[in-house]
Amino acid sequence: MLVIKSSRLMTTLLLLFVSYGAKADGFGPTQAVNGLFNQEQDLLIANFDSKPDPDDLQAVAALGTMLQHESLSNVNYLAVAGAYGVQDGSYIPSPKLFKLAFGKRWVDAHGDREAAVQAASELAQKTLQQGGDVWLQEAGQSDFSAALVKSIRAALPKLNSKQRIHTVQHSTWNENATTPEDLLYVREYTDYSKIPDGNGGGNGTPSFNNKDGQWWSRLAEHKALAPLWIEAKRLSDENNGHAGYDNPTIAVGGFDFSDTVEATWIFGFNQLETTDDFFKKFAAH
Ligand SMILES: [Ca+2]
Ligand SMILES: [Ca+2]
Repeated sequence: MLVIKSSRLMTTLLLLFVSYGAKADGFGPTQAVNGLFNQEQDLLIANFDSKPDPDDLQAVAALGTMLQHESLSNVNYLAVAGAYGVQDGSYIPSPKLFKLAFGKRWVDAHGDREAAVQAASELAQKTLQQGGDVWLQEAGQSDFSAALVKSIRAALPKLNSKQRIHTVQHSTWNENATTPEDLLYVREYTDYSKIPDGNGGGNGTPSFNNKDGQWWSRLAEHKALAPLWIEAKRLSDENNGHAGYDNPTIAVGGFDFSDTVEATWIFGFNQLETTDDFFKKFAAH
């Protein structure tokens, strides 16, 4: 028994040594990987509901800010506006904000959901056929994702979607405002991760909900990011309460981009704890 145990130990040690040596020498697939995302082949699809909570307007700006960072410069992505479920209240359109955050890399599921599903599906199929994985950031509900995954599976019937398509959700409220069969569908046919809620801290994801608004003045003077955050503030202030939800953090001039914890989780930045940490990391340059 002892012999077997020590030979197992030796094998383990050897494997550890080999993998450590490979990393130290810069070999292996880790170079392009940020967190869980491989920038050489994966695709991010970021779904925003913007209904009725105006915090998504700040989450759009926050993801746009992350994607401008040098460490994420090769991320292949598509943002989706109007990816809401069955909640009450009004949708808040923000085409100028999406353009500032994502250029032309976004689609409008409020204006034409079928066309948006089609465009996202084609992009996702290309990624999957080339060996990459697809990451769905659910800044809102999963109705759009369900339609998207159905379209992908119809086009690629041999695909193991549960292995290759990853859904990330942080909010029970978002889940409850999803059409129940759509939520069941994404849980069944994608690799579904429910991560801790970004509206609170100390739970394993950052707290991106903070009543302290000190960073607004610095963002308004930022060389590259000012237009994006000025538009996010204008829209979130203007719509708060009027769309059907009065966000208490936005009401007092704070920051709420809670849905961005899914992006920090996917890209490996969950060591950040607060909005202040976020801006120091992504907006200090
Ligand atoms: Ca949202
Ligand atoms: Ca929030």
